[in-house]
Amino acid sequence: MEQKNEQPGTCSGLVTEATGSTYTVVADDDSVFRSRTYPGTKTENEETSLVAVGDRVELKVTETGREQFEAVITLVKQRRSALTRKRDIRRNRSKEKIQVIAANIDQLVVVVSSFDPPLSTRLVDRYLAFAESEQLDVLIVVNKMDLADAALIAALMEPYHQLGYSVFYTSVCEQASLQPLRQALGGKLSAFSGHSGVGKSTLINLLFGHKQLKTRRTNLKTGKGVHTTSNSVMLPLPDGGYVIDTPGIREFNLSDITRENLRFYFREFLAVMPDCAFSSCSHTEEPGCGVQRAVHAGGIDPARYESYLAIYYSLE
Ligand SMILES: Nc1nc2c(ncn2[C@@H]2O[C@H](COP(=O)(O)OP(=O)(O)OP(=O)(O)O)[C@@H](O)[C@H]2O)c(=O)[nH]1
Ligand SMILES: [Mg+2]
Ligand SMILES: [Zn+2]
Repeated sequence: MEQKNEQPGTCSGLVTEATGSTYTVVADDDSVFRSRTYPGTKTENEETSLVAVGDRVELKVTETGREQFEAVITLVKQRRSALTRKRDIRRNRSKEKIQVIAANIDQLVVVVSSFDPPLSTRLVDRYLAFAESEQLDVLIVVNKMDLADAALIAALMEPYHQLGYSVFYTSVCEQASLQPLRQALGGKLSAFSGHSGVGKSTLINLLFGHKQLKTRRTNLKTGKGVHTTSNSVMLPLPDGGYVIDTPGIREFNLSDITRENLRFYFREFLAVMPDCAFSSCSHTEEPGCGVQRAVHAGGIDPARYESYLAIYYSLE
């Protein structure tokens, strides 16, 4: 189906994979183009990555034949949201320190594992603060439930249920555990993110394996040294929507969060903040702090408050 209002040889589409400087773009009529940027590529974004998986772009289709590329990207449209990471300077010669790993997502899927690597609620709290700041829907997935004591994990995750976050408990050894997550992904553009080795790629393969056209095969044998994801890849879901598999991160980059605005992204703080003696209270050391009082009275989970402090002091 040709779009009528476009120039001949031009079309718009979605970037589904970025490998080096080659981008796979799925056009609105479902045709797939191997694309590249050129010095005239324009962008409506300020972030450093010119093109990222999830971007909407305009293409100029080049002559088919012996060309290595089938299209050039003429315009990168404004992003609704961006998941970023700090580049590993030692491994990457690029001058860009911040890289966009997924653009335009509706939903962030935070994946942790119950064991190997151990469950980090501190990391979960960083992701949640980010999701609140960007007003993204967020799902928390605790994977590898076959390796841990379910009661211990449930106790650790109880505060998140109390706060109204959606928590999913999965094991790739038990197909039935995947169904609620599969349902929550339908029709949306979701990005899976988390530490390396928690099972993001394995989960995505199993969730939608039968319909997946392009993905990195993940080694299903347990143990170290398995193939890990190095580039984000977007996959269409059978009944609409997409998932983006992203590379494992060391520490999640909080982009626009500052010491001043962090307090608004811990949702349990909002109800008690009016009790603080100072309206600009940072909830760290001030006397008469409503948040600290709530922590002592048991109304706010102490581990969440500790995460708040750790994140607060990690910011500039
Ligand atoms: N026991 C158990 N092992 C799992 C489960 N899910 C994944 N694994 C194993 O964990 C290892 C890492 O899985 P991956 O899917 O590669 O992890 P990843 O999160 O994609 O890692 P990166 O691509 O490095 O970010 C693999 O050996 C998987 O087989 C699970 O539910 N239970
Ligand atoms: Mg992976
Ligand atoms: Zn306070």
